[in-house]
Amino acid sequence: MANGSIAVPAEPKGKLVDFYKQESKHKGIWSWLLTVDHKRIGLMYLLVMIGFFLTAMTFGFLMRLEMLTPGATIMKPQTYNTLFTLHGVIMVFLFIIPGVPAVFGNFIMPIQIGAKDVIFPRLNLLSWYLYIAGGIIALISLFTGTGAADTGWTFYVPYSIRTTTNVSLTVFAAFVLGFSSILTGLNFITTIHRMRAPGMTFFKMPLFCWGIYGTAWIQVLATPVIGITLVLVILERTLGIGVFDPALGGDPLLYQHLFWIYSHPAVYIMILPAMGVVSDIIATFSRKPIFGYTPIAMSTLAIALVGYLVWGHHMFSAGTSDTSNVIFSLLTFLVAIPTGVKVFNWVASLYRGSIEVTAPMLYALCFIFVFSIGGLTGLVLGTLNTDIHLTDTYFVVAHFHYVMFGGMGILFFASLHYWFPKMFGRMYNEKVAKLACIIFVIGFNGLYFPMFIAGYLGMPRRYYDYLPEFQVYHVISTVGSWIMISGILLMFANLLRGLRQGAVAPANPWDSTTLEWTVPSPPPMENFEEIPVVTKGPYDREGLIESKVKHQLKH
Ligand code: HEM
Ligand SMILES: [Cu+2]
Repeated sequence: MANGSIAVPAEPKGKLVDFYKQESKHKGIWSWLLTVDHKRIGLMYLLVMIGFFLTAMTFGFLMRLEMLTPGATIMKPQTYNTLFTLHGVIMVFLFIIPGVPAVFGNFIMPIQIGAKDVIFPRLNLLSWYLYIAGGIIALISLFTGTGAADTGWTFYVPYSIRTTTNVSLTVFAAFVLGFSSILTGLNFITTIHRMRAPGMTFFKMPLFCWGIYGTAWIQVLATPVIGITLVLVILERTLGIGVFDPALGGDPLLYQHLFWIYSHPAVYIMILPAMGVVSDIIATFSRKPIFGYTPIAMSTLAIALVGYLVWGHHMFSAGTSDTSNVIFSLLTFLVAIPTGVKVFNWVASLYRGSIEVTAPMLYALCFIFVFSIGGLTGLVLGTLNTDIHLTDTYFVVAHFHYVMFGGMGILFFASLHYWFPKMFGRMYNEKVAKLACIIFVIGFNGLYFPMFIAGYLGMPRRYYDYLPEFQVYHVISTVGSWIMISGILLMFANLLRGLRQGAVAPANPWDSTTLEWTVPSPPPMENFEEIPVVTKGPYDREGLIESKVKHQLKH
């Protein structure tokens, strides 16, 4: 860890009490459950989310065990179908989509723009409750009705209309979660527009805030579409309204259109804030301003925009017209441009920087490597003729794990390591953190890379059984899952240990330049003693926080 910081952290001045200790009207657990403080709400999301992640990880682990041998290994086919549905639903709707915005967007973003809180703190708490309600409804759906949903997380019709399993309740859970997402998006957009500190222009915002901003727009504009679609599935199941069911004159393709109009942009909900985190981490640990700040910020908006226009690439083999296929294929390639701009700028930022490979930096570097594999194989799938061969095979499973888990998942871990000192006021063991990262990445590639090959050779996805010729890939993959999960457990154990016994963290342990590092670790209630006046760019290292903490007479 570097010392001799250029930053001038505002030392706690006695009267500032950190937000953990701050007295409030409510005591004990109620001071959390009824809090409107953005930091506490962020931590409550974190706690619950880690629980969901570990649960879904266990389901993934069990699925991989089942795939160790052809035929039955440890479970029945119906159990497998339920497991991959739950695994997908939890990972997508409860972890990957809300992950970075709900936890780090909440905790960090307001401090980064020099605000005391988000603009609608109560709405923020309501979003948390909706998230919990959605999670609980999903859990109830497991134990009620005629068995847990077995449709896969995509709930494709007509199967989702015909199956007798508890689809309606699971779908309703996703509907409630959607509201949480919309309200959070609304809150963040308004906060970024209205709450920035004096001098904090849009182009002085850290790139993490740009990521949150781009995502918030997608949350607000795209999520209602999936909300309505899911309600239609419920109505179709209960009243047989005949929107999707061909037997009643409905159109199953319409479902796929509506589903992917949301779910493709949702991929960018996941990745944009994560891409912002990488930018912040790279700027910090290369010790130089990020290369191409404006192009990175603009490419965020470009991705958010173009992301709306590519949903048809999920339907190349579903019977859409040739013209539409060609257009969607072409548009899909366009997304590669702003993404390439980002990767190029990150690499250029590293060039001739004085790079320090700390744990968060190691995670960020692994992200660039793994995410590039995910992104590039996406182009293979975006090409019409190769997609016809690869669609619905393990190649797709490999691709989306590389993008979602290798992209947003790894960056969730990176963020956790980067902001851990700020959030908890303690350090963790760096060496163990790096070791965990290395084990994780080795296991990750062991788990998912063979799936590219198996898929290419024709192994279909969502299958419980397979031909013996595929076994070798499944065995490597399952062993990979054991290695990867060991890495993850070591990582959490190390953080937990840091939480209990780690050294006390200074205000700015990494020599970072953004505003959250000017306040004590952990920050006080309302973050700043005085709202800062910002005069420098976010990654300006010279005379760093000359965005001096001046007193601002606002009224
Ligand atoms: C933690 C270890 C993980 C393991 C061992 C694992 C393993 C698996 C397996 C075996 C499948 C079933 C493949 C198939 O038959 O189609 C699957 C599906 C899936 N996984 Fe994971 N996975 C893990 C983490 C994740 C993460 C972090 C995410 C979210 C980013 C994720 C998202 C999904 C999705 C969306 C599906 C598709 C479910 C469906 O077909 O309905 N997984 N995973
Ligand atoms: Cu897509």
